[in-house]
Amino acid sequence: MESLFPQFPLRRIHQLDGIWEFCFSAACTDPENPDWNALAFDDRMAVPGVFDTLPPDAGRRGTGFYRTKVVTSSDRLRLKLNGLGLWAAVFLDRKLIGVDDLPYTGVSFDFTSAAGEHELVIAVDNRLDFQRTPLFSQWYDYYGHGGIYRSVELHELAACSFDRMEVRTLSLDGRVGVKLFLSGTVPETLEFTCTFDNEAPRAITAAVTEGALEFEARLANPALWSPESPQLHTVRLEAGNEAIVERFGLRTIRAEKGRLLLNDAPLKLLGVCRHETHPQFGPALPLQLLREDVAFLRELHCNFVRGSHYQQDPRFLDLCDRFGILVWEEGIGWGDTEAHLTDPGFQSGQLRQQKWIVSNSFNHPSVILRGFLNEGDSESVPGRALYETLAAELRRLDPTRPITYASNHYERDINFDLVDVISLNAYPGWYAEDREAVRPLGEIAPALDRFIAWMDQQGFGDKPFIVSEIGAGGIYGWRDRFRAHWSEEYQADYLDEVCRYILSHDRVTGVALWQYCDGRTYSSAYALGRPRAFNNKGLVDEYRRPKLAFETVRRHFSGEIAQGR
Ligand code: ADA
Repeated sequence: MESLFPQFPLRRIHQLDGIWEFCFSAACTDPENPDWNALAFDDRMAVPGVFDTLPPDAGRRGTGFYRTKVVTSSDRLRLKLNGLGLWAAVFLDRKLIGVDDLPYTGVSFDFTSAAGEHELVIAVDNRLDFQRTPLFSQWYDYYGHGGIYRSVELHELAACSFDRMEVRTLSLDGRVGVKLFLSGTVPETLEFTCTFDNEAPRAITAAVTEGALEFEARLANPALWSPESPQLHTVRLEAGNEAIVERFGLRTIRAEKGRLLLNDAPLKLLGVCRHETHPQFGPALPLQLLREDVAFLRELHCNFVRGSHYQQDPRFLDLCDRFGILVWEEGIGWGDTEAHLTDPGFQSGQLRQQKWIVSNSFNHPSVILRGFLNEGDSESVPGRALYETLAAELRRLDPTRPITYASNHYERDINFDLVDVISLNAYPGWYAEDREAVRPLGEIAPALDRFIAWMDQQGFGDKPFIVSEIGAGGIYGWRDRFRAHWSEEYQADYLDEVCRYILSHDRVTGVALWQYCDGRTYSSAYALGRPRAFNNKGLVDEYRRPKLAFETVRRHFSGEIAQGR
């Protein structure tokens, strides 16, 4: 059976998904110190699930208190939250054990508590408060939902537990480097077995330094991972009553001479940006919908998806590994201003988030690029310090992948020197320069040409270039013989023009069209540029119903149009 990786086959794990007791409070001013007597818990809520898509709390902001019971048999515990929003305080037996201020990010909390029955409460707050949740602001162009977006697990830990592994491809002929991170009572040396795939276990003894051990090995039957042939390997480490199983792919990725090379061969990335969103589920997408999204990406002939603008569901990454879809993974950020970039709370949130993201996804072969700060103020001189710090930190945490960020600052951007891949979000012909032009599709090619010429003049010719967003709004079902803005026709014509450009220019390493599906956005006057209060640039609408543009893009990405079919 395939499920989330890593797995801990010998560990007692409480899967806490299901129906929890619930109560909502719009008035709670300090959710870290709730007035427990005022909480009735007479409602029920699904976990995972968000409270602000359901009547009667749809669209409301406040604190949702989720409560369940769990019976433990050991005292070293780890609570794994695979993603929630926007902010949460976690209580065991009414004692605060952790605060999660990193929306969408998988985090965990370690704590001790005597074996027995416990009350677990997660107080989730969805108010837009920069002090509490510096990583999500009112102006972000997607709805900040309140609730537990993804699975919750409680792990009972051994005295010395295997926490996670990093598996690196050292050579394409099957040599890998493995690093195991341990916690608890950690020995100086560890004897364990290591089993790759169905091979016989190998006995290994390794020294433990600063809570981790490392070794190298060669696979007996190496098979490369690629989008065309997404072959996966597993490795299992085991000692006494502890074991960890991780899945990985044998592949390399690097930026060189203006190209991205996967297993030494140049890539052309054809894909879309993807929000995890649905009108009924918000970001708490059921597995079937994740699978359906992958099915649509494959139907479109995408080999690439940009996980905009936060860490995607870990099960989605598992599916991308399995189906050979390359992923740009990025942390939360959206148009952050200089005031944010220089704010200590925002900076600390960004750094903490990066650490979790890298450790959660290190072994996914599908993840080939790491990004940060979508459309941050990359013209700001004081803001540059955070770009420097995040770039350096990403390289330190994960030297195996190229890094990038999506800029909308064109020739005014001052940070492109810091990254391996230059990425531009551009909407020529949509947010048009000439506001009087009727159907200004002619703006697309010159705008991209100008930027490419500038980039190469600046000496960035060796950096691959990705159009990380480009698109137009099309309202599902709105057909118009004028082929005007907001019609499905204009969107299809626009993306036809874009795809012709991307596919015929070698200097463009790839594209992530904006966007895969429509999604709910602002609940304020910001929505005046967003009919229905949705971002309508999806190739499918919010219920995944394909628009005209879907077929246009499918015909380009599949090569049908280039072959004259
Ligand atoms: C930006 C942003 C996207 C979306 C897009 C748009 O480029 O990164 O999240 O808001 O604009 O639709 O205008």
